[in-house]
Amino acid sequence: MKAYQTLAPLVIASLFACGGPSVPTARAPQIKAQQRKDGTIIDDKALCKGLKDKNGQLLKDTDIEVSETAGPGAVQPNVRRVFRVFGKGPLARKILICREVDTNLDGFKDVVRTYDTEGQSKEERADTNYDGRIDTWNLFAKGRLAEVRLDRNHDTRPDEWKIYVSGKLSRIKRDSDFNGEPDIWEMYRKGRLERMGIDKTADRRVDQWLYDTEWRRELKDARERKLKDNERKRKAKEEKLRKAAEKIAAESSAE
Ligand SMILES: [Ca+2]
Ligand SMILES: [Ca+2]
Ligand SMILES: [Ca+2]
Repeated sequence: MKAYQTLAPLVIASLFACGGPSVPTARAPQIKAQQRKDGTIIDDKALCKGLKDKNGQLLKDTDIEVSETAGPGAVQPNVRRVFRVFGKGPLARKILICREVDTNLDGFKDVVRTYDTEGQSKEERADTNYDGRIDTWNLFAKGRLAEVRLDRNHDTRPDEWKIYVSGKLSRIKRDSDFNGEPDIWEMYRKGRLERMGIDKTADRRVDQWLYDTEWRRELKDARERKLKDNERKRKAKEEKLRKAAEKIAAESSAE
């Protein structure tokens, strides 16, 4: 492994030096983190830490196993997987509980996802502008996306909350002046903004509701069409049953 780590930068350098077309898969390392002499990173700002079991107890080093791999374009390992180990010896079972990635290859981890013992996603956190601070939180319920929290002004506090119901966007709360309190509420139906409430006086109460009247009319029309369609189907079914009954009556009187 060490030979590969020392050779890889040379290989990449010579590929770029030959003057031919650039190789899209080989990205030059952009590592900003402090490295040891062998190229390994001293502190990669690990995010898979403080992992707990379902009773909230911190997992010990002996409960877990760690694997480090290098993704496409990475010279140093940039993907870390942490497995929970159940049992011992040949009967031991490993389950992925945390995975973290350095996506921009600067040597610092910037996305982390945790999993429950069923293998379902629990939470994902990301530093999307690579300033070393988490700004995106994706929360899952039974493996499905339930809430997204965003820190738009990068002050470490969320200021936009997106709520999902059955995997679909249901509403958004926004703190538009970044004072820590939401002041805009958006309600969605079928993925489309239906109405928006605005708090203009900072008392956490809506002062004005804005409606998408066209969308409401479309929904109303669609509802009415569906009701009419159901009624038509019901009548057709009744007619069919009535005819069948008539046929049976005619046949029995003929016998
Ligand atoms: Ca990074
Ligand atoms: Ca950030
Ligand atoms: Ca914020």
